[in-house]
Amino acid sequence: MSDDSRPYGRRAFLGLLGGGLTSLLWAGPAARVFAPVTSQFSQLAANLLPVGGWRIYTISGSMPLFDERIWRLEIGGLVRKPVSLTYAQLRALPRAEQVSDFHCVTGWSVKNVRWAGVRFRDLLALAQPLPSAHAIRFVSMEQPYVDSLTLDQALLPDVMLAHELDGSALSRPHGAPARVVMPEMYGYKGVKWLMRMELVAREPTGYWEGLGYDQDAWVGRSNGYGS
Ligand SMILES: Nc1nc2c(c(=O)[nH]1)N[C@H]1C(S)=C(S)[C@@H](COP(=O)(O)O)O[C@H]1N2
Ligand SMILES: [Mo]
Repeated sequence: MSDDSRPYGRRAFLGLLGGGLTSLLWAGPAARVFAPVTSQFSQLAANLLPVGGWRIYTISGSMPLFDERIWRLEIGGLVRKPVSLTYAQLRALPRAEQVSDFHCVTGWSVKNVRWAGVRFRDLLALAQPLPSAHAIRFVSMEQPYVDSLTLDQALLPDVMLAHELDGSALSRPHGAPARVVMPEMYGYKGVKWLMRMELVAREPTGYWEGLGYDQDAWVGRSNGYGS
C-alpha cells in the first residue's frame, strides 16, 4: 500500500519542511499566490491546504493512499477472534457522532471538530479481548507511526475510531480512511491512516513517546516536551 504513497516529489516536500521535523508550517495565502501553478509545490499545497486551523502532519513526508479494495482494519493480538474488516464493514458498525476540541502538543487547537465513527466498545466486541489484554497498540499505514491507549482510555465516552470529519469521509491528509480520536489527550495519540489494532498486555512506546513525550498525553497535564 506504500507503493503509490507519494503524490509529489520527495525533494519538493523536504524543501517545505522548514524548521520543523514533522510540521508543515504554512506561510498563509501568500505562499499559494506566489507558488508557480504547475510546480510540485502547488500540487502539494492542493493536497495539504490547511482548513479551519488544522496543520497536516506526517512523519515520513508521504501520505498513505487509502485503496478500498486492499485496505483492511485488522484487530489482533490478545483476542479470542482476530478480525479483518473491510471499509464497508467498518462503516456498517454502529455510528457514533461527537463534537470535540482538538489540541496538538505544539500549541495549536481546533475547536468544535465534528467527528463520526465507531466506538472501541463495538470494535472490541467483535474481537473479544482476552483477560490478559490491557492496552491497544494502533499501527498506521505510515510506518513507523504507532501509539497506544489503555483499554480504560479507549473506552472513555468521547474516544472513537473516526471515519468522518466535519460531515465528509476522512480526507487523505487527515488520515483516510480511519484515525483514532482521543480529545482529552494531545493529537499525537490520534494515529492517522490506521490499519491495525493489536491488543497487548503492556502499553508499548509510541512514536513520539520514543522521542520524549509522555505516554499519557492528557491535555494540560503532560509534558509537552518540544513545544
Ligand atoms: N500517521 C500519523 N498520524 C499522526 C501524525 C503523524 O505524523 N502520522 N501526527 C499526529 C499529530 S502530532 C497530530 S497533532 C495530528 C494532526 O492531525 P492532522 O494532520 O489531521 O492535522 O495527527 C497525529 N497523527
Ligand atoms: Mo501534534
